Amino acid sequence: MAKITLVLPEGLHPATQPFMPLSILYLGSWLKKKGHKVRLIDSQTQDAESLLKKHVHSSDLVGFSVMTAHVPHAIKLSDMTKDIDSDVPVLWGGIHPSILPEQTVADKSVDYCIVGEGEQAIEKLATALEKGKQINKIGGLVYKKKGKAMKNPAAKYLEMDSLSPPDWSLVDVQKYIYKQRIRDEYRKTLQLHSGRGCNYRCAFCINTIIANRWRPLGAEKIIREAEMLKDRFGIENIDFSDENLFADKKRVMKFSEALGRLDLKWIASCRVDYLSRGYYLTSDIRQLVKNGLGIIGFGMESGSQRMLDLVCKGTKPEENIRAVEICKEVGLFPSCSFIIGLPGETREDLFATISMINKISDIMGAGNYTLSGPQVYRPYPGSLLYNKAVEMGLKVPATLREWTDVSDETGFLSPRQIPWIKSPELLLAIEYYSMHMEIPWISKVQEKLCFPLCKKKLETFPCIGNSERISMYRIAEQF
Ligand code: B12
Ligand code: SF4
Repeated sequence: MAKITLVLPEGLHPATQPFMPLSILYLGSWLKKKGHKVRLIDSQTQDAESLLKKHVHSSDLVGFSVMTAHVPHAIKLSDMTKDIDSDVPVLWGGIHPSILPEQTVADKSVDYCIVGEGEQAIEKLATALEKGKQINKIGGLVYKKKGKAMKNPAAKYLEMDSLSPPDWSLVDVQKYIYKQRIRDEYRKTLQLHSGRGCNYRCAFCINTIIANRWRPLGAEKIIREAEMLKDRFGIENIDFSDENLFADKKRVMKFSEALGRLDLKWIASCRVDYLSRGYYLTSDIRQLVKNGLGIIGFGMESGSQRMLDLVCKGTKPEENIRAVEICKEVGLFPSCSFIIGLPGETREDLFATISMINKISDIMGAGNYTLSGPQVYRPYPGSLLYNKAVEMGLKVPATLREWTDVSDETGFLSPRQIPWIKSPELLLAIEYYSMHMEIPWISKVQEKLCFPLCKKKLETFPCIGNSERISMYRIAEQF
């Protein structure tokens, strides 16, 4: 039995609402079930540095869960671990090391990293280290040998039904429950997964890079978990964080019926073409709304066909609009996300996105939809689009530590560092503004507080007016 400490570092901007640390929770639950002793440290809700200091000596392995936004803090915590006890192995997993495993493991404070799904690999590594066994057969493991990075072939992805449900005793669940507005009521909400991966292959997406195929959890297991969350923690709304929940209509219709019976609301993301091409009929969506679907997320990406083709989305701008019209018809609240600043994006493409947002606002009316983004495209190594970005002159960090130099106020790689972006200030203004629009209390006092702040920070601001539509026009008109 190994003693394993798993840490979620701080992101770039402190979360306004802590999110359930699903990565370390799922890993911890798997390890605990296999008989290991696990401690989770979440920087969103705990003082990670002092807790880590306290527990390094008693850990056989310290693992960090790292998105690119976490890299600066993850390096700080890894250095700290090594300073306290250089014999304690440091392991990185998550999106960033999965994209750049060799570069990550070349760092002095990282001994191992795991590419992709972590459950099987971390368990095998912990056992091998404890028993002094070989590690060269552990699928997805990257390690150092004589100063060189060695990469084992990837392991097979787990089928979801072989995964045990999260062990909620590993976290203080109350800290992660938040109130989500669904129409006129605020409901106690928690995040959960109904599956992993996605079979589409959009050119910017992490699922394409790591070939993360879609794997659903059976309807019965979802229902059982939802019921437990309601009974044990009083949860009234489930925020499904998976990326392709709607892929199998039969499964969705089945579990939603049970959620409806339990009076549970739920939120999930969907491809627009599932609605616009009639995989889900309007009557199906109406039924889902009746059975608790309160908010539907759409990765709309762009209002320009040229850009949708570039990212291999396989959809049309009019399908974005059709999906919103269906939402209007059935009384569903859409949350639409957009990417701007793609390689080769022209002013016309950008304005096509802005006018699409305006159209959505016209259809739904202020307060009946939200926007996620528009966010500026950040190229991740390994994707088709990344290769194009490098051809277009993108310079990316050559070492793990250099990633800490490419963070800015809205994420990593500022639009100012992206060579094809001709008006970085415009894109930053749009991104910065929409980021703050998402925070409910800020949107309430936007005219008093947010707009002057935007003005100070970016020397441009979406002045008067309290709907996104007017404000978007105003930002754009200034350039
Ligand atoms: C839900 C989600 C969020 C949620 C909540 C995240 C959470 N609960 O932790 C919220 C909304 C908060 C969020 C925020 C952001 N997100 Co986000 N998010 C996701 C999403 C859709 C699913 C993540 C998830 O919950 N997965 C389920 C768990 C079980 O899987 P996992 O995290 O991948 O973990 C597994 C493996 O990675 C591995 N693993 C993970 N950690 C570790 C650690 C060790 C030691 C080991 C061995 C293995 C291991 O094993 C795990 C279990 O198999 C992903 C897309 C995706 N496919 O990953 C994007 C994604 C991770 N997000 C992304 C981004 C960019 C962001 C933001 C920066 C967006 C922004 N501009 O604000 C912020 C950053 C937040 C911050 N802290 O700074 C990018 C990350 C790209 C990158 N290079 O880092 C992704 C990949 C989406 C994309 N663009 O393709 N996100
Ligand atoms: S549909 Fe969504 S999750 Fe699937 S590959 Fe495209 S962007 Fe990624």
